[in-house]
Amino acid sequence: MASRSALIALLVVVSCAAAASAATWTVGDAQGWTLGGDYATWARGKNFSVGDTLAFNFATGNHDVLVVSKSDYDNCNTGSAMNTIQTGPATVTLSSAGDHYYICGIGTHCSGGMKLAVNVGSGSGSPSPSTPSAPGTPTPTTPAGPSPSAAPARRAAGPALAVAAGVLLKLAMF
Ligand SMILES: [Cu+2]
Repeated sequence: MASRSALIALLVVVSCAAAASAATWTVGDAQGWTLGGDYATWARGKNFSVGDTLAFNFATGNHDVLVVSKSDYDNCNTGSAMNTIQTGPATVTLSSAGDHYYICGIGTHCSGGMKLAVNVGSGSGSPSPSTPSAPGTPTPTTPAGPSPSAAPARRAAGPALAVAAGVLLKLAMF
C-alpha cells in the first residue's frame, strides 16, 4: 500500500515540525549531567529562548539539580537552593528571560565543575505572527503537493499532530 508509507512520511514530518516549536537542550550533550563535564563551554554560543527545555541526564542518586542564585552558583553554596530536583533524568523549562543558574548539590560536584549558567533571551521565544520573517530563519512555507517529503508543513503542527495520533491508532490496529 502506497498510502501507508506516505502516512509514515507524514509522521516524520509532523515530528520535525513539533520539535521545531521549542528547543530541548540536552545539558552536556551525550555526556550528560556528570562530573567532568564542562558546562560553560557547552552553554557558550547557544541561543536559549523562553519556553525551551533543559534536559539533565543523570542517574537518580548520583547527582541532582539545584536551581540557585548567581552568588550560590559562584560559591557552590548548596544550602539555599530555590528548587531541588533529585530524580533523574530531569527536565527544566526555561520560563523566564535572563540568567539561570544550576548546580549539583552532591558532595563537591559543583566545585568539581557541575555548574551551569544559561542566559535566556527574551526576543526570539515570543510567538509574534505578524512579524514578516525572522532573519536567518529558513521557512519553506509552500507545501509541495505530490513530492513526498520536500516541504515540511510547519504551520499546522497542532491539527497535524491529532491526525498523526489517529494514523498511529489505525496502524496499530492492522
Ligand atoms: Cu553531581
